[in-house]
Amino acid sequence: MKLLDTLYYKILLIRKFEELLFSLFEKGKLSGTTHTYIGQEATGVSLIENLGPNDIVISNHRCHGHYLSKTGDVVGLLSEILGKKNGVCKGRGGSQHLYSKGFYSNGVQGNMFPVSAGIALAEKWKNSSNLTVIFIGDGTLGEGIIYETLNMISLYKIPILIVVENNQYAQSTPIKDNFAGKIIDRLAGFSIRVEENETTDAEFLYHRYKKLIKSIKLLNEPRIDIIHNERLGPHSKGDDERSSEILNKIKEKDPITVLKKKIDLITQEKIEKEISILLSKALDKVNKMENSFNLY
Ligand SMILES: Cc1ncc(C[n+]2csc(CCOP(=O)(O)OP(=O)(O)O)c2C)c(N)n1
Ligand SMILES: [Mg+2]
Repeated sequence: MKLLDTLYYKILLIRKFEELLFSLFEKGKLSGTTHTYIGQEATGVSLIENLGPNDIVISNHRCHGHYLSKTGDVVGLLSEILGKKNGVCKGRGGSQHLYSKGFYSNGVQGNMFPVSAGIALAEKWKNSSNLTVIFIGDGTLGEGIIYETLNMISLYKIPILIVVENNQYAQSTPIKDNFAGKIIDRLAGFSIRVEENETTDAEFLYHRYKKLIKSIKLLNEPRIDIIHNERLGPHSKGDDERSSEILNKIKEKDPITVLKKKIDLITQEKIEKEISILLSKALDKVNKMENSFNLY
């Protein structure tokens, strides 16, 4: 597949997967909660598309997009979220607590940050060329453990790529009400090279990450990358106080809209059909699986 087609396929797969989750909630077939990556998909997809199979991805509560980009494991994730015994974590991790080879996520904000530094340090001590990437949100910069860990990452020159996905909100609190100063200024205080971009253009991000990853692997040093974007969906399910005017503005930057302008219509339709078939087959398969817990 051509690069643009691959990026479109992967972004659309995440989007349709998460839209399916919302429809399952509406039908009462899914309980608990979920945090979708809707509107932010370009970052994870374009970065992870540059990684090798042994590179390590560490995520947070908003992890489905990162997981699908790393593993492509639709059935494993869907069955996990639906609490099935065949889920990637036997239906006990749910939407937020996932483990698969080279992938870790946890719903406790900031909790995986020191763990990721430890994982990256272990890779350094093993002289491996595997890169560790951690994704955190802007709101998580309110956790003190982030700064203790950044201090160690810098002092020990731990090769890790820290991606801060600033979607401008910590749950329902806008960044202007919870964050003093600028993210880049705060993070620059640790003598770790930091860059920032405001974009949802997966093609641009793909080429940027190619260079950045090459440079980290060559220099064996940490880097921080801040991506300013916005989520199109609610924080979890339905908890969105933003006006339709604001949401319409964000829709203009939807990574799918951005990519559609670069791909011919026939290819778009082919990919859309492929994904629709893949997801409906996955759901059929998962529906036949045994539940991990019998709650009722
Ligand atoms: C230690 C901890 N406190 C509170 C929560 C509840 N919580 C879940 S997500 C979230 C906001 C996270 O904001 P951010 O880091 O910006 O990530 P985003 O949800 O915007 O992707 C909060 C407060 C939590 N999961 N863990
Ligand atoms: Mg946020």
